Amino acid sequence: MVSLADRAVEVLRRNDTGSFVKPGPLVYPFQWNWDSALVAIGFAWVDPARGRAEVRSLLRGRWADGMVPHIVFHPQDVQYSPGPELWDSARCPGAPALPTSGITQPPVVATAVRTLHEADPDLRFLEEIVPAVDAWHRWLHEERSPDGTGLVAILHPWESADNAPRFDAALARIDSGDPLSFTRTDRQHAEDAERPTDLDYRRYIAIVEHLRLHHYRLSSIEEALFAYIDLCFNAVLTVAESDLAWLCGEIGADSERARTAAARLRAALRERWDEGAAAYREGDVRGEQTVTGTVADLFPLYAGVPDERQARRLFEESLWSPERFGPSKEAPWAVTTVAKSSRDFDACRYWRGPVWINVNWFLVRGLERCGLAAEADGLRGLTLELVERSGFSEYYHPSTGAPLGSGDFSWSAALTLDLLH
Ligand code: 2M8
Repeated sequence: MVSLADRAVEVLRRNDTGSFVKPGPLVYPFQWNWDSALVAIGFAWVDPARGRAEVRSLLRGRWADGMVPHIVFHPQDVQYSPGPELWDSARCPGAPALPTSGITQPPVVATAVRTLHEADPDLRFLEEIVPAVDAWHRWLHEERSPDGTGLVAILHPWESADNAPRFDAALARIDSGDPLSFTRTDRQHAEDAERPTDLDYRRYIAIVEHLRLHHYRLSSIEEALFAYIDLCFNAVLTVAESDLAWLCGEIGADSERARTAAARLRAALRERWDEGAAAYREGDVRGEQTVTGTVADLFPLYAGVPDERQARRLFEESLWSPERFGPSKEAPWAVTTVAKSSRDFDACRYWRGPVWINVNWFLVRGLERCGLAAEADGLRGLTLELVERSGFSEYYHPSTGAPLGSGDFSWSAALTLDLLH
């Protein structure tokens, strides 16, 4: 019997193109940003040199102003739409030689580089990579800070968990434009009921087209069709800034900027605590802050934001509550990406209810960070049981544990390696 770890490594090897690891063999054939960083975290425990190569490959797509894009379209003979032609990055000042998208994704790279360094120290690698990561974080603060709190805005749902219902109201205000002018390749490889609708896609494309007119650099966030303070993105950035400060310390570089940014982000996230809901509030930059009923409400946990009492309440009343995100008799697989009590909960559709391995991994790290070690062990155990039973899928049905979306999904395999470690 091949061990779970060996099966996880096989998935990463199968999806490895030589220069990057595809997130999923058919649905996602190019290099996505946070997928690559999470893949590098898995490689830390089995092949750190390959993990370092993954980070280097992603950074080949960075823009002159520091942005690391959400997709790098390495030259390949594959079908994927919308592909590089939608973004037309070659026409934008400061774009790299490789075609890329013009937006970014949650910045997990600093955390991946720290994990790689802890597993297999390599100071020369840090000296090479740290300036690029620092430039990306600086860009986020300079380009995406709408309110002076230190929190940053995303300008497209593709910059986070795109199909999550927390974005529905902001998206509904956007003119959906013309019918799609391309055939969606995702639909050829995944069930319609598990993917975003065409109406969602039309709005995603409308936002890209608006950003493209401005070469993806707006003169102010006010101009954006969509601008949202996403707690998942901001919690990831908070941890990344702390990890970057740590990396700077390893190479004797100045860590002051990253340390200060992490502290500001933590303070701003702390303000978002909602005592009634035992969770955190977020929202459109122009709208109200609310608890959204999606798993983003729990993400400040990943950044170690809640105090002891808040962390316990967040765990018992939200994360592990059978009515909300936790295991119940009817739906024993947790954590759901939308609360079961929410009217938006959909057990099959992507980011609207199913269980994701990366979400569980972030929450395990958060529980550990907040001193809830036994609870972290419980979630780790349940997650490993799910992959043992259903394989390394993109997401899973919370009642049956059935695999959904793309099979052989790289970050599910990579994070299994980290959870096992
Ligand atoms: C999903 O996003 C792409 C578009 O970027 C898609 O829907 O086709 C999201 O889950 C995103 O977070 C992820 O990075 C990407 C690749 O796994 O797929």
